[in-house]
Amino acid sequence: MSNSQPPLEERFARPSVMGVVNVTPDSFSDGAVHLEPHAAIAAARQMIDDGAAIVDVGGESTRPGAAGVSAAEELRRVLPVLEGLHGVPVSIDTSKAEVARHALDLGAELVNDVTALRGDPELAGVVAESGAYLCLMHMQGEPRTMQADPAYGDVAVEVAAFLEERLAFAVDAGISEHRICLDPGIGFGKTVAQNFELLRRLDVITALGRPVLVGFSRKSSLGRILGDPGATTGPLSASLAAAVTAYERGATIIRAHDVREHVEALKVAAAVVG
Ligand code: HH2
Repeated sequence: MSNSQPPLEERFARPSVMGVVNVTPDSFSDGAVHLEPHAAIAAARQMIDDGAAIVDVGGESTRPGAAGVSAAEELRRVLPVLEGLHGVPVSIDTSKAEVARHALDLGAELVNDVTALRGDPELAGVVAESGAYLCLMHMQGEPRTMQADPAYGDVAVEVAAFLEERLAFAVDAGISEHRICLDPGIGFGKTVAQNFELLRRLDVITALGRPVLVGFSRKSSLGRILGDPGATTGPLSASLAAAVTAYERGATIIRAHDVREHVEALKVAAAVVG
């Protein structure tokens, strides 16, 4: 990765779709589906054929209640997939410097860190040195406990303040602001109402001046708003509605499992929004 890469907003035109490839046994909606490297590689290539701008490869589930995995285990899961995706636009979904370093060496162009550089003190340096793009996501608490009792005064204002602080931290660490996007972290320490309020008030996040990534795909809040209080996931129809609404309210990148459907829905929305 070189420093002549274009700013993130040029590399990812609005709307862009980030396809999700979880190489995990326990992700909340596609756990074990892509655990076998060949299956993950084929799924990722199909996502690019279907119009994804990039595929997000992750070896650690962050679903509510998930326990962490070691860097060695994360690498064991993702390395064969990254090797098989040579030449494909890849994002690495990790909080660990060691995992990011290997992924960047294998050509990954974006580091997607759900801890916003709070998880591993070495990750900021790895990103700065590589010149990779970076996604900083908001999370209250940690995956094991984050849904226990999420509490905010004003959720949009607090999430924006957090992202502003993490953006400043990243820039201080030598990462160019033009390489960074921000993510409100749908489902990460938020109630159903708070997740929907964050979408409704996405302008508070876009006002920070950086492109915004939103990942609402299949999340349990969608199933819950449809009437199932015990839902752990949400249907495609609801994911598409959330994606289109997020885009209409200013999101640049939509992180989604069902790429073809999201690309189609967002094409129609873009024709309307202009
Ligand atoms: N959501 C998940 C994982 N990574 N990264 C960003 N930037 N934004 C998100 O909303 C986001 C994310 C959780 O979804 P998924 O990858 O499908 O599940 P799991 O964490 O269980 O693997």
